Amino acid sequence: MKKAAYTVTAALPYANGPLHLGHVAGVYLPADIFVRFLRMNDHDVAFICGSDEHGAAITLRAKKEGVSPQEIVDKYNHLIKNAFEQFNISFDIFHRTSDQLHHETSADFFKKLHEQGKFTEQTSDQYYDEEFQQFLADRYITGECPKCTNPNAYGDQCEKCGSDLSPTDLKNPKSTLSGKSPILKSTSHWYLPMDQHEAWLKEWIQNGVLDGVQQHDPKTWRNQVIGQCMSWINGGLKPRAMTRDLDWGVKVPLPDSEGKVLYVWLDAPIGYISATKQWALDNGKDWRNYWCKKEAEDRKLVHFIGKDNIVFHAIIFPILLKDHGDFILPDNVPAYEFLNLEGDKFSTSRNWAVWLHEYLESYPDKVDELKYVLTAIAPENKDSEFTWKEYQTRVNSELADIFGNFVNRTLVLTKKYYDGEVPTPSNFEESDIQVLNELKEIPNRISNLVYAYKLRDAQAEMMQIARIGNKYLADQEPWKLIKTNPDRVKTILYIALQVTAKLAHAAAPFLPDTSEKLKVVLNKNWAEWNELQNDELIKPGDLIGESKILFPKIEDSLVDSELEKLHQSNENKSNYPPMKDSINFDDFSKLDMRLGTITHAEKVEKADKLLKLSVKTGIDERTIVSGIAEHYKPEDIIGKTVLVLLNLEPRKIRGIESQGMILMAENEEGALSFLAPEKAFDAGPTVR
Ligand code: B3M
Ligand code: ZN
Repeated sequence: MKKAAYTVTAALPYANGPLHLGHVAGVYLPADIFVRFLRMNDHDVAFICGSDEHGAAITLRAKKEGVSPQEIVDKYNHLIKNAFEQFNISFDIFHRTSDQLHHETSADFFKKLHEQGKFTEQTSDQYYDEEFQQFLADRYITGECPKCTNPNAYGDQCEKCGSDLSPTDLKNPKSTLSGKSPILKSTSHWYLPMDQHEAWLKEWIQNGVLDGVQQHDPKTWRNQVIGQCMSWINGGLKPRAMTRDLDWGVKVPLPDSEGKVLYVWLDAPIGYISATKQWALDNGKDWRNYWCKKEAEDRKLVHFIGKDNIVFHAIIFPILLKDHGDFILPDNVPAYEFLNLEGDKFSTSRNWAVWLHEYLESYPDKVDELKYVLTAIAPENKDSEFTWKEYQTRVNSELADIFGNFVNRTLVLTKKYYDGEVPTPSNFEESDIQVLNELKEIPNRISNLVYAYKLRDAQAEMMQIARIGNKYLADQEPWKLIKTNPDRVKTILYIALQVTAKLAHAAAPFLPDTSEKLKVVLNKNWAEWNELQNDELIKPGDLIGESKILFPKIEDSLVDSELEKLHQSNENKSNYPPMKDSINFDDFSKLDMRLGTITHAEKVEKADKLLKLSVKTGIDERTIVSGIAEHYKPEDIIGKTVLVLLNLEPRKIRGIESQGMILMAENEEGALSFLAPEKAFDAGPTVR
């Protein structure tokens, strides 16, 4: 029978910052292990990822760094993609949701659902920031969580208690743009009536049954996933807006929807589909084979995600897929709990993190070491913790002392006694047979664990092969027997080489680089998992190469310096935005900056923030509209010398043409100050 085809997705990281080890341990690494294993087992697999480039996560980051959203997504898409490549995560494609194909795919998806009447259009009052003239959805608004009183809950979710919220649930709502209380203003949006989907969702999630057909085995779903979904559903699902008033995202593909884009959590999961399309185009495949229903073919969709994404992948996206009609629903949604770091939560704002790209920069040769440790501590069923001390201990006493030591001893002795030629064994003793029997069972145990998404235990079983080998050599002491019983030593090393071979092969999903290195030394290129059933993976007479140290010990100094770095960057953390990307001198010299003198100032009608200024520049006198009315009274600033950007394109503000910009310094609290010269200069001097 043809084996099931798998579409495996890993949550699309927001292109608004680098990845830290928490992301890696709880999504990308387990997904990669799973996929490598599937490929070795003859499944047709598409392993899909990409960056999530829409939504408030991006626009807010852009605002913070003082650059455009496009610059933000370009920068982080690149950084994240490179880090994945270096870390040897084997995506078939790493796509991006800003791609044209994605915009088309998600717009078509929306249109089809709209045509089939799957959305309801509703007009309602939503929070609006008057100063920024923008509706405030999702992360644009914060306030007190009605469930746990966390004062910093977002408009879509409370990160403390995990509740799903809408902006109007928040107490004391504040705009994250102006910091002020928003007003309510009417707007219309398309909603997904999730309340109408409760019945089938319950049946499908709890029992795996859809329209009377068994779709998946709910026993393979993690308890937390089923638990979270059921508590949501039992709490009553509410209609959820699928569009937003924003200028960044996939435009709503309907007439009269100017200024509206698709909700990021509608377009992002469709990103899995558009990425698959791109990959299929690039590789002469049919993307439908990985997404669409087909009789008599076993197709499985699996989403690896963090626990904060459960509702989107196990409830909302399945509703959309089912509503659309052509698609399969996920077979499993393995969600991970959170990884903590040195006794505290990972935190980007406090810079309490180990960034993947920084680790790779510092330790480019320790990829598998990190993979091993992160899988060993993966937060599969509950939150877990990364510490540098444990990293050192696991590398030194497990990878180096057991795996590395065993392999090295076996290869060195084979070289020394037999010039690298696998010896011919004689009679097996009880202890030999025991080792061979155990070796036979382990690959099946690993298989069962991987298919059950228990990758932590699966890796431990792989390590068990090394433990068995290490103990076997220590018990047999071939180095002592070589003088008295050279025949027995041949058998011992023959067995030890079989163990080494199985270890090298079985390590492939978990420690792919190490597995490759060992296969080169052993002169083999096993690719199929079922070859592990072979009792004699390596034969008498086969030649093996030179052994190298696989896992150098981690020194205390590494642990010390990493801890110091962590604490330091945490303390030095500034509230000011990070440096912008560098520019060249030509870019700089395009700015025409001069000193000016304010000759006149008045309030702009119906605009709390704006003053209309007349400014003498030495070559003319011009009008500039400036957002400083909350900081300066008009009468107090007449005669002040200020720094002016002269050649900023004129722009109409409240009907007044503003010809330039007054440059100001802004401190942490948002207070503003003019930039006055240190000498008594008047209007005119140029600035360079
Ligand atoms: N970017 C959220 C996150 O990184 C989001 C995942 C999208 S998966 C379709 O937590
Ligand atoms: Zn809460």
